[in-house]
Amino acid sequence: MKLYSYFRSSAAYRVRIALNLKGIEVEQVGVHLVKEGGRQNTPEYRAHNPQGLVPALELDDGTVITQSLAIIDYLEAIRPEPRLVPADPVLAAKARAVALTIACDIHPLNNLRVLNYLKGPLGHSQQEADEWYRHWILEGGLDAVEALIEGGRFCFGDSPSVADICLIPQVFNARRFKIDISHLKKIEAVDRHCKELPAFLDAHPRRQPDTEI
Ligand SMILES: N[C@@H](CCC(=O)N[C@@H](CS)C(=O)NCC(=O)O)C(=O)O
Repeated sequence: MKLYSYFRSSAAYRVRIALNLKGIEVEQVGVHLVKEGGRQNTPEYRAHNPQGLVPALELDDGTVITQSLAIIDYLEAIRPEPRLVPADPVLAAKARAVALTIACDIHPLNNLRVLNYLKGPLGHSQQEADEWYRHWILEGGLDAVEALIEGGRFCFGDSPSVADICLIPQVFNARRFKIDISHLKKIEAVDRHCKELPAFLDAHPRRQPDTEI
């Protein structure tokens, strides 16, 4: 299988963590999101993912699966252990709710193409775009996640779930944009614990073949 990825993409980072937790090896294909106007926008890449977004997972028969959470569902179906969604139905719903809060409500507002649109056609300054980013990452975003998670070693229970898989890359983004999250004590504790696990460490942007940091 091939994973179309970009070292800094937090959506691709989610899939890399899930692959590592499941012990599934893939070939990574770097799609540079900035060079030459963004290679995600080339016809060659859009033939794989018409949305022009990473990640995309190409199976050995050429089938392409887009959307990080759909890819993670697929991985869960083909390799059920270790579970990425808790067995308990309530915990499963809670873990999915946190994953969706991040993937559907925080991340899309702060995606590269949104920031480029704010700064380009809409004429906002870098400072205004930074304030937009900070606002949406915290307000109803990580502030809400802090209240939603149980906390402890992981978001829910004793093993990492899809909630942690979405949370850690979002924390990476927050720190990258120098957003103070020190008041989010449960999130900081989960982040520390996840960082003890090779599956999370090896998925970090710094450790990717196309890294620039
Ligand atoms: N909902 C999608 C989001 C994918 C996405 O937005 N990826 C970003 C990188 S994190 C991207 O490719 N951005 C390119 C752009 O904005 O032009 C998923 O979860 O896979």
